[in-house]
Amino acid sequence: MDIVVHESSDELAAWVADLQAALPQARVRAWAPGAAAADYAVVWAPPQQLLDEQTRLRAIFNTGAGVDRLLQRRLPPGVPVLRLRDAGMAVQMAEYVLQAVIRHHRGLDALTAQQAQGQWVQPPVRERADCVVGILGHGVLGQRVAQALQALDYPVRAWTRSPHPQAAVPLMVGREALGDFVSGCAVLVNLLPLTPDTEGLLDHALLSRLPRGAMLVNVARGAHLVDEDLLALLDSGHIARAWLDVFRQEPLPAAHRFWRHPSVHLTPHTSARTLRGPSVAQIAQAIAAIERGEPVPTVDPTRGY
Ligand code: NDP
Ligand code: OXD
Repeated sequence: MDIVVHESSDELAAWVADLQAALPQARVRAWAPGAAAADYAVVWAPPQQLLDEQTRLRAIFNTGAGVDRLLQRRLPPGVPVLRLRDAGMAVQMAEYVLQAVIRHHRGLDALTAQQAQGQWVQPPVRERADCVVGILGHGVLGQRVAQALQALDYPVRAWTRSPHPQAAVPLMVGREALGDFVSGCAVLVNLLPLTPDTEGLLDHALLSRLPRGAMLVNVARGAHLVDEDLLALLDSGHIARAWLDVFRQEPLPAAHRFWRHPSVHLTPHTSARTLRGPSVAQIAQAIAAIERGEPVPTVDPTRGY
């Protein structure tokens, strides 16, 4: 069995070595233009040439949770795409969102500013019941984030495309419910995949439905957000704070207003990193399952996730 790998250059050799160790019966190599036809491709944001040249693939593995960049390419017809499902990312995402929610609810940024002024002022107690956290998406990551918030008694609700009768949080489903969903949230967390249906969803019309003083946490994709619309709502104070981990252009250009906005916390696409160890283990297990003829969870290209 042959496997080609396309990863960022600083990690490529390690991916090849780790996949080879996990699949000793396979021949694993870094992809280069003109590479011989392989059975599996393990890729992040691959060049179109790889997908055009690899005509014998049995599956394509995306080394991230979001497949938006891969699905922008022309894919070989009929070849299943698999993505990372958790693989160590969910707990990182829960950690990131939880710290943002705690800081917001407890007013920790204001207290830090007070210390700098040498002020001793106890803020009024805020009711936890008022800090409703709405999560857009209740998939692999959204569910883990919801669980972490619920463990600290934050009221949580989620929004999805389809009903989930067994969900452990109240759900609202579909575009017609979205305005009402958002209007009840003190914190809005975006954990949607980027698809034609979700691109630009976080615009002025939607974000202005948040109650005054709300916080936005965007940890999904930059293209979900209309940057100027968020900036206008931050400038007016309607939205009190935003945690932004993803951007339309990454790295975020130096001149972008997000860098210096006093109400923005900005991180460099780091809320949930791909961990090579658990990712390689997940890919190796899926390849073994495919080789045995067993079903594996695949991306639905028509849905876009
Ligand atoms: P999943 O596919 O498991 O979950 C996606 C969720 O979004 C599902 O609940 C789905 O609804 C919902 N959804 C999709 N489309 C719509 C729609 N049109 N309307 C309403 N709900 C919709 O994805 P993951 O949880 O694994 O990952 C989510 C995203 O997080 C990734 O796509 C990626 O963009 C981002 N990410 C960011 C990282 C970072 O470091 N910043 C790291 C990893 C991921 P339903 O349940 O009904 O299908
Ligand atoms: C991912 C990401 O989708 O890192 O995995 O954003």
